[in-house]
Amino acid sequence: MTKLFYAPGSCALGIHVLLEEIGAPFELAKVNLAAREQFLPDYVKINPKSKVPALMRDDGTVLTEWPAIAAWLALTHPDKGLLSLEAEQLARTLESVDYVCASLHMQGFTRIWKPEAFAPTETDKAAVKARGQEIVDKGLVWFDGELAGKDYLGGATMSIADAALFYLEFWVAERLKQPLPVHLAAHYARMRARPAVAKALADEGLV
Ligand SMILES: N[C@@H](CCC(=O)N[C@@H](CS)C(=O)NCC(=O)O)C(=O)O
Repeated sequence: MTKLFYAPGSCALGIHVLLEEIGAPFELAKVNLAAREQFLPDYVKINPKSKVPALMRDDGTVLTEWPAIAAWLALTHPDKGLLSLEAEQLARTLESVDYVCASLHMQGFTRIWKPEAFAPTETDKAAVKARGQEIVDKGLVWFDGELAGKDYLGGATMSIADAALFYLEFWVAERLKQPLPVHLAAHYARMRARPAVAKALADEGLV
């Protein structure tokens, strides 16, 4: 059976949401990042990158990297409409996924949560964190504009881009305890109201 290696409230939450939306059977395997389980030999055998999410498929092969896992899930369940292959829609979806995963997560949140990874000395940490917050804030403004007048990033229906944006909104609202701009706040509430999202949050112990 498909198995998602995740840590509660991590970026893997977005993949968990997609699995719930798809509704096919899957198992959850928790990786305790605080206890550094991602570096234990048993997990390194599964994902040598020592990161979550990792998705073990039915044939035992493992897929890593949020955009790749999300695309594979969507494309193997085309009836769920989570990834349109129409050129403009596909390009816009990937534009949002990449901005969340590569820029706001990797460049923004990593600076906020792990400033030591970017700061040569202790005294640089505050400036690194501030730069991370700037990157996140700029992204939130962009996504807020994208969502004006729309329920989801692609329009009327949810795509993998909304699942990516959701984990980011979760971090801003629940981890940083910062207010979301108006359209993002509405999108976050709309996502949380989806049964699949509510189940993923509950199963990760986040409600
Ligand atoms: N590029 C990876 C990033 C995954 C990632 O950074 N995951 C974090 C959790 S949100 C993680 O596993 N951190 C553990 C660590 O860095 O030691 C992806 O897109 O899946």
